Amino acid sequence: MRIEAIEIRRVSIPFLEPFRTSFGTLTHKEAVILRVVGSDSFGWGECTALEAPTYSSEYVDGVEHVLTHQLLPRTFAARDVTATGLASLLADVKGHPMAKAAIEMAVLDAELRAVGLSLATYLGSTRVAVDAGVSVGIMSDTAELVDAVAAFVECGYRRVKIKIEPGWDVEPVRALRERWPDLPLQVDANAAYERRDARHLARLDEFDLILLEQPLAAGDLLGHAQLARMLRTPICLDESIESARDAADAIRVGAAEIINIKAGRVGGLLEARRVHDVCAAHGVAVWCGGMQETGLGRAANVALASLPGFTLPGDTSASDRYFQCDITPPFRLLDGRLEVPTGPGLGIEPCDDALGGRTISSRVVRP
Ligand code: OSB
Ligand code: MG
Repeated sequence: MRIEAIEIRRVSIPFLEPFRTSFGTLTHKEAVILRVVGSDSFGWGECTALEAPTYSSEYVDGVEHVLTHQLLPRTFAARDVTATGLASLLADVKGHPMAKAAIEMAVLDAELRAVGLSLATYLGSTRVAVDAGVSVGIMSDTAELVDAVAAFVECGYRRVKIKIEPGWDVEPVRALRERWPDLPLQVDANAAYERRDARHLARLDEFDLILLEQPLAAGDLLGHAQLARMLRTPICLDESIESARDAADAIRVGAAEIINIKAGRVGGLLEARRVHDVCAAHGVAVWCGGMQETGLGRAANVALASLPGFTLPGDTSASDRYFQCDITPPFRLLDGRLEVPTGPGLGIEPCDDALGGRTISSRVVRP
């Protein structure tokens, strides 16, 4: 596909509730949205980078800069751009997986729209709906947490994940277990612990958690492998896994018993599928992570989560878990699941009014 123009748009959508994590409190979704216009098609991409470089090194201002000055010029310079060719086209730019993933998503959406194929079908989907989990932030006390979780259980979410950090781990988990002995429950630390906390983290073993996500620093594969040997609770990696090779290595050294897949974190949907394939080949369960995406990123996540290796519910919650009003028609929870879009490409598009109302800035870049 020859690319004629790319629109870079910055959107901001307030969250219904602030979301507290070990790396800060998020009050709104700030996203870079791309619209690629090709010779005979167009496509949408969403970048999953947060406003600040607190989850990973990327952040929206940096993403806009690297897109404008590095990635888009290289994309325009190519005569024929394909989603499968993008990674090598952009390989001279080190890092910036989320920025690259946003371009890939938009190009892939455009390619699939042009041929009338849904993203899910293209990726190898085996399901028409995916089990939805919900990720719950850190609260000021356990009573508040139990109330928040009760509301999500009531909605029908099929599993609950809570964010943990030192000082907010065993007690909140105990409170949830006392109230819901059989609730599928997992915890996410976003790298807030140190190796010396291993004994303390082992106290989570009594609660039959599905997994403990990313307790240690992203680069600490050895620490995770040691922890995995000390804990009964399976260790799941999020931040540590930036490629299919990372996944293979983590599995090989015993650092990951389960893997959270986020397309943005690994540089795109195509690498995400390779992570899925590596894990499937090793019998390692995967689930689809989330970055509180708008409906565009959510559509891509839900398509990815419909691949056969995604055997655990994802952080693929309904739109109303995040926003009063999304920029696309909302994803709704139906019996604890989200339906996989079936239309061409992402199968969803922004609503003009909602998108316009949430836009902070937009500009069109041409070759
Ligand atoms: O670690 O999974 C994470 C949100 C922002 C950054 C990192 C993470 C999260 C979540 C929310 O846990 C997942 C979601 O509901 O999209
Ligand atoms: Mg995580």
